[in-house]
Parts: sequence; structure tokens; C-alpha cells
Amino acid sequence: MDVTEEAFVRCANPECKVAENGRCIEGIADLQSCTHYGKALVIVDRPASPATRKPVPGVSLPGAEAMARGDVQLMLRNQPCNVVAIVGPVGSGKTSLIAGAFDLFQQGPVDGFSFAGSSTLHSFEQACHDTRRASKQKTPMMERTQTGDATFFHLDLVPDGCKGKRSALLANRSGEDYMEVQTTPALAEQFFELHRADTITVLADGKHLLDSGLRHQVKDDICLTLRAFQESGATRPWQRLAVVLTKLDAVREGAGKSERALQNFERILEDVRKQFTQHFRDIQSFHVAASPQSPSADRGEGMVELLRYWMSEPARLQPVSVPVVIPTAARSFGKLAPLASNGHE
Ligand SMILES: Nc1nc2c(ncn2[C@@H]2O[C@H](COP(=O)(O)OP(=O)(O)OP(=O)(O)O)[C@@H](O)[C@H]2O)c(=O)[nH]1
Ligand SMILES: [Mg+2]
Repeated sequence: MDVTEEAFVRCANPECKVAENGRCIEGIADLQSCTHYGKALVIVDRPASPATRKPVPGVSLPGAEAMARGDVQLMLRNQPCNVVAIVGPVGSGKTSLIAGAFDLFQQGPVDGFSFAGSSTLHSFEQACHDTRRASKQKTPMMERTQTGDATFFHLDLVPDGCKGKRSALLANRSGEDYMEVQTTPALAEQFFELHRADTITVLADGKHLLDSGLRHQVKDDICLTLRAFQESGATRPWQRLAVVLTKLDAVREGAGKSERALQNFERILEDVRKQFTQHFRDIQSFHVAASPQSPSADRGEGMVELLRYWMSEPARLQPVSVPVVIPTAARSFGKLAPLASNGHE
């Protein structure tokens, strides 16, 4: 774009920064087809101050954006929730996975769970809009998650045959923030979603596993990040760990490299089990295509199995089995095991 051309770029939408970065805020690739592009900026009058504003009849509705930590803490106090932290480098598919979980319920109940509401519908819809072809983009394009505090997406689900609902709180944070803990593990202490997560979900980018130059990085990112979480005390022994291969469609499209990519994923899984089995209640692996860009996988393939794992009874509510240690003292009294603590020491 030359200087003269740049001088004429304008948009009627005051939020759109197309003149600065060349990107339409609505994600439309063909700028000429945007109804606001090229038109004069629309100036909207500032709203009147509360003192001078006339009361408007009607009901004020609560927001429906992704939730911040404070709202999440209130929700955790008031209803049963399964918290899921989704961890992975930039572009590994974290936000697409969240959109994919919401998308599953567009067709009706899923695996014995019925959708019963959400207080973050706008954010879900926005994430889904980006991943759907209906957004008129040639390929689905996801807005990058901004660095900063994690935000939470909320789903209320009712299991078959139950009256009560169980909420899923899916945490979204930028990949940059998660990767920074590899060099500064102490940062993970401030990641609220990790302390409270019932399931920590780490992503292996399938596209990177196809690339011989990038596949070692995938393993390092997973193992070094988990190590940093564990060393900083951010994880809990009752947590479950899901290791997820994303972009399954791309892996299948990888012609001769597909098999190798899948084997690499299995090797990563073996390493994770070796290093972290004693730090988590359970470790399971999944293959998913949350937002496929080719017909090699169905949209949402593998997501039902992952959702089932996320929604399983939280292990934090299950009793911890303490191994019985028989004392090896020479005197008979010394061999008596201490009574289990009743909490009133
Ligand atoms: N081929 C393929 N691409 C996918 C799939 N899921 C996500 N992607 C693409 O991967 C890119 C990154 O996805 P995001 O969900 O934004 O990744 P992220 O981990 O949230 O990235 P950050 O927010 O930047 O940390 C986007 O262009 C998606 O369209 C999939 O199942 N298959
Ligand atoms: Mg994201």
C-alpha cells in the first residue's frame, strides 16, 4: 500500500482500524465488499451524563462477555463447577477448542448432557463466528487472545436423568503468557485458573508435529511448561491432565508424514506419563479437530470424548487414598499405626 493509497483508506465504523493495520474489524478479507469500507466515519453523539440522561423504560440485561476472576469466584461458591485450564503455545488452538465445545451443543444434547444456559454467550458466539466459514473468510481465522488475565467461558449443562446442573468454566489465556513460565516459573503462581482447574488440558499442535523442524519444540513446550507449573506449586495432586493433539485434519492431510506425527504424539505422551504421573490423578490423551480447514476431519471430531473427560466428577471431591505404612519398630508398641487424624489436632 503506498502513501497516497493509505491516505484514502477510511471506514464508517469508528472501531475499525483498517486505515492503520489494513485489517477489517469484521474479518472481511475483500475490503471492498464491506458495507462500511471507504465511507466517511460515522460520528456518534456521546451518551448524556447520568444526571441529564432521561430514564429509558425497559430491563437492563447483564453482560454476556467472558468472565473475569471475581465473577468466577462468585460462581464457584454458588454452584457445582468443573474448571478447565487450556494451555498451549500461540496458535495451538486453545480458543478454537473452547468455541468447539460450545458448537457441539448447536445440534442438541451431547453425550448425555443438555445445554442449559451460559452467561458468556456473546464471547462464545464471537469465537465461533471466527471459526465458521459463514464468516465469509476463505479459511477460518481466529482473533489472537490478548495477553493479560485469563477470562472464562461458561456453560451450564444438565446430565441425563438429573435435575441439577453442572457448570463448565473454560479458561482462556494467551499462549505467550503460558510460554513465559518456562523461563520464569514463578509467573504460574498468579495463574488462578491453574490452582482451581479440575482438568489441565495441554495442547500439541498437530501442524507442528508434521514439521521436522518444529516437532521437538512441541514436546519441549509441553514438558517444560508442566514442569514449571509443578515447580511453582501451581498444580494440585487431584487434578486430571488431558494431553490433546489439535488440528487432526491437518495431520491426516500430511500425506507420508501423518503416521510419523501420530507416533511423535505418542512419544510425547509417554514422556509426560513418565515425568508427571505422580503429580496428577489421571492422564489421558485425545485427538481433536475443533475447527478443521479441510474435509479430512469432521468439525468437532474428538470433542465429545474431551468434553466427557472435562465434565467427569471432579477428583477434588473424591477421597484421597493414603497408603498404609506399617511401622518397622523393634518393640511391639512401636509397631502400632497412629489413628487417622479427625481434623482436631
Ligand atoms: N487445520 C486446523 N486449524 C485449526 C484447528 N483449530 C484451530 N485451527 C487454526 O489454528 C489457528 C490458531 O487457533 P487459535 O484457537 O486462535 O489458537 P490459540 O491457541 O487460541 O492462539 P493464541 O490466542 O494466540 O494463544 C487459527 O487460524 C485456527 O483457525 C483445526 O482443528 N484444524
Ligand atoms: Mg486464543
